[in-house]
Amino acid sequence: MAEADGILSEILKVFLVKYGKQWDGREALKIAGKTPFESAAVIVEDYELPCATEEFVSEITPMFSNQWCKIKALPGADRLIKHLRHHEVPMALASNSPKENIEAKISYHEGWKETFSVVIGGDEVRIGKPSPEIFLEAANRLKIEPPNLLVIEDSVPGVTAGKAAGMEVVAVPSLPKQTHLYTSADEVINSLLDLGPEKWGLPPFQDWIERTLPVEPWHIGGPIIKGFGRGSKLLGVPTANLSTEGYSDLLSEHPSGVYFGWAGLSARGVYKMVTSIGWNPYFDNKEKTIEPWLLHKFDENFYGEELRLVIVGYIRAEANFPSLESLIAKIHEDGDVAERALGLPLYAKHRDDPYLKMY
Ligand code: RBF
Ligand code: MG
Repeated sequence: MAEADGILSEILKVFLVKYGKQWDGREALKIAGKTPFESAAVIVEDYELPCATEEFVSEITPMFSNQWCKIKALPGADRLIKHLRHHEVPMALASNSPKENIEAKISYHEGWKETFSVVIGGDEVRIGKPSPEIFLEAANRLKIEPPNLLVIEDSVPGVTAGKAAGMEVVAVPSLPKQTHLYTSADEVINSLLDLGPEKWGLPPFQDWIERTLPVEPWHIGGPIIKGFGRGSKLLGVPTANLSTEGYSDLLSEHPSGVYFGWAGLSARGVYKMVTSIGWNPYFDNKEKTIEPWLLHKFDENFYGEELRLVIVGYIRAEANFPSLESLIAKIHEDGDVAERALGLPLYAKHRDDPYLKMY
C-alpha cells in the first residue's frame, strides 16, 4: 500500500551511471511485484551489466535501507487501514520483499504495524508471487479460509498469486493505463479511494457526505491555457484548462478522478468549481491534465488569466462512456453534486482560502 517505485527509479538512476548506462524507466513495469533478486536479474540482463545478479543485489541493497522513510503511503491507504482496524477486520501483509524491509517500511507509518496481525516476507516462503504460497501461508496464520479473504494488490504477479490461492482480488495498478494487464482480478480500481468494502462483505466507509469524499485540501494554479477545444464546442462544458507545467509531481500524487472545490479567477472573484484530473479515457489523452469547470456563466473567454484552485473533495473515478451523450450527462451530474456539496459548511469555509484572493 505504499509507493516504492519512485525510490527504485531514483536509486537505479544513480547506480547505473557507474556502469555507463542510463536508467530509462522502461523496466518499472517488468519489475513490479518481483522479488528483489528477480528484479535485479531483469536489470542485469536488460542493461547487459558486467556483473552477476548476486553481486548487483549486494551492491544495491544498502542504497535502499536509508530510503524507506521517503516512501509515501498510497492515497487512501491510511484511511482504509484505519477503517478496517476500527471494525476489527483481521489483516495480513504479504509481500515479496524480505520481512526485514517490510517492517522497516511500515515503521514510518503511524499505527500500521499494530494493524497487521500477520506480516510475511518473500524470504519466509519457498517461492514468491506469482506462486500462491505466500497468500496461503497468510491464510494459515490468520486461520481464515482462502475464499473468505480479499487480496488488495498493485502488481500483476500479485493478482495471479491471489487468484491461484483461491481468494478474491481487487487490483489497484501502480502504473497508470495498465488496467488491461489485470484481467484475472475480480475488480480493477483506479485508486484506494474507489474501494467499496461492502462489495466484499466488509463494513462500508462512513466518511462519504452527499456523494462526496472530503480530501486534505490542496492547491494548484497557473495561467489558463487553451485546451483541446473540445470543452465548449463538443460538450457544452467550457473547461478552463490549466497549464500543468511544473505541476506533474503534484498531479501524479493525486489519483486521477473527478474532484471539486473553489476557484479564484484573477481579480474577478471566487467561484464553485468541479474538475477532472487525468487522462480522459473517452478521448484517450496521453498527458495527465486538469480541466476545471467553473460553475458560473461567463460571457467571455479568459485565456492567459491566472486561475487558482483549492481542491476539497472527491466525487468519482474517471470513466469511459459508451457515447458522448452519456459523458456529458455524467459531467452535468458531477456539477450538481459539487454545486450542492460546496454549500455544506465543511466545504464552504474554503471559499475564504487566502490563496484564492488575487485582489
Ligand atoms: N472525460 C472522460 O473521459 N471521462 C470522465 O469520466 C470525465 N469526467 C469529467 C468530469 C468533469 C467534471 C469534467 C469537467 C470533465 C470530465 N471529463 C471526463 C473530461 C472531458 O472529456 C473533457 O473536459 C473534454 O475532453 C474536454 O477537453
Ligand atoms: Mg506489491
